[in-house]
Amino acid sequence: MTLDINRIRQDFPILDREVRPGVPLVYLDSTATAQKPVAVLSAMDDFYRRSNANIHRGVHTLAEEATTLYEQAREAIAKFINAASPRQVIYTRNTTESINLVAYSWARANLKSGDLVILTEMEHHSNLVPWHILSAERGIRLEFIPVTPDGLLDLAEYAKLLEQNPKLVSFTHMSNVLGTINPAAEIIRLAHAAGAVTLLDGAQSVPHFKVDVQALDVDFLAFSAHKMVGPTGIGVLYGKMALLEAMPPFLGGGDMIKEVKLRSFRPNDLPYKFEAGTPAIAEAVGFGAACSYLSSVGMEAIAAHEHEITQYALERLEEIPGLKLFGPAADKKGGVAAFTFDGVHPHDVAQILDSVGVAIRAGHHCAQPLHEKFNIQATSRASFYLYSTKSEVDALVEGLYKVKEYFG
Ligand code: 7TS
Repeated sequence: MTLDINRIRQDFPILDREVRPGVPLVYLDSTATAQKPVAVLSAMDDFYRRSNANIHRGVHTLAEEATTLYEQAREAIAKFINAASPRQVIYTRNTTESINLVAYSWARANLKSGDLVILTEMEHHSNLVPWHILSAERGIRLEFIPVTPDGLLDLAEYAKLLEQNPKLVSFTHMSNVLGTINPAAEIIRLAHAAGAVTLLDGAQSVPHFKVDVQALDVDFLAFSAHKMVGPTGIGVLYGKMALLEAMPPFLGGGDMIKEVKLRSFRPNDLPYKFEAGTPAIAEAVGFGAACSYLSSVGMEAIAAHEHEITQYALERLEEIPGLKLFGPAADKKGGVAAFTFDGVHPHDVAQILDSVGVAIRAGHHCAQPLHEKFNIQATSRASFYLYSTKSEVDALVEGLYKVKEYFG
C-alpha cells in the first residue's frame, strides 16, 4: 500500500506556505512536532464553535456534548494503541508528564533505597531527569543499557544488568536522534522474566508505526499528541489496569476525587483519578481526530512511506563529503537523520538551510548524554513524516552544498 502523497499534503495547509516570498517551506522537523491536518484543525474549531463547555460537571446540553466528545476521543486513542479499555488511557500534558506521573506515583509507592531502575544511554531527558530526581530523593540506583558505536542497544549488557534484579526497565521505543527502533517486545519480555515493570517512551514510535500495547505486553506507555499530527498540550499515559488501580493519585484537585471532607478525600475511579483540574478538552478532541486521521491513512502505509524517504535521504546524505551520519542503517531506524558536517556548527547549518526554506533542528535534541557518548556537543537533524517527499530531501541536500560553499 502506498500513500497518495499529493492528497496527503493537501490535508496539511501549512505545507503550502512560503517562509519568505518565493521560498517555500520544506518542513523536516517532525520529530520535534508534527504539522496538523485539516481534520484535526476543524475538529478543534468545531468544538469551540459549537460544543465548548466544561466536562463532567454539568447537566446542560453543551456540558454533555463536551463530555461525550472528550470521552469519544479517549476511545479513539485506546483503539489506536489497542488498549483493552479506555479507562487505561490517562490524559496528561505530554510524554514528559506521563513519565513523571509514573515516577511520582508508581515509583514512589513501589521503590525504595537501593532498588534498581534500568534506562538506556539513548534516552531523551524526559526519561532521565524524573529518575535523577527520584534517585536523589530515594537513593534508587540507575543503570544504563549502553549504545553501540552503530547506534543500537547492547542487549548482551542488558542481559547482565537484568541479573541485578531491577524493579523497572524504562526505555525509548525509538531514539529521537539516532532514529534507532529498539526491539521493544524482546526488551519487555526479558524485563518481565527478571520480575521488572516496564515503561515504554513511545513519543517517537506511536506516531510512526503500529504500537499495540497488548501485543507488546508493556506495563506503561507514554506518548504525546503533538508528534502525531494532534495538538500540543495533551499526551497519554497508558497503563495496565492492576498497576493503575493500585497507584496513588499524582496531582490533587477537581475531577480526581469521589468525595472530599475537610481533612480527607477519596480518589475517583480510573482514569479520572489522575486527571486533576479542567483538562485540555479541545485538545483531547483534536487528539482523537489525529488518531482517526492516521488510522484512515494507515499506519503500515505511513511506516512504509517513511522508510522509503529515510532510505533515500541516507543515500543522498552519504554522498556529501564531510558529512557524518549517526545511527544505524535504514532497516533499523525510523525517519530521523542526525549528522555533523565538516566542522560547521549545527546552528550555522540550520541557519543557512532556513535561508532556503529548509527547517531542520540543531543542538543536543534533549539527549545530552547520548551526544557525549559520541564525543560531540550537537548534531543537525532532519526528520520525516507521512507528508515528507523525496524532493524535500533533494532540497535539504542542495542546501547542504550551499553550506559547504559558504564555509569553503
Ligand atoms: N521522549 C522522546 C523520545 C522524545 O523524542 C521527546 C521529544 C520526548 C520524550 C518528550 O516529549 P514531550 O512531548 O513531552 O516534549 N522530543 C523532541 C525532539 O526530539 N525535539 O523536540 C522535542
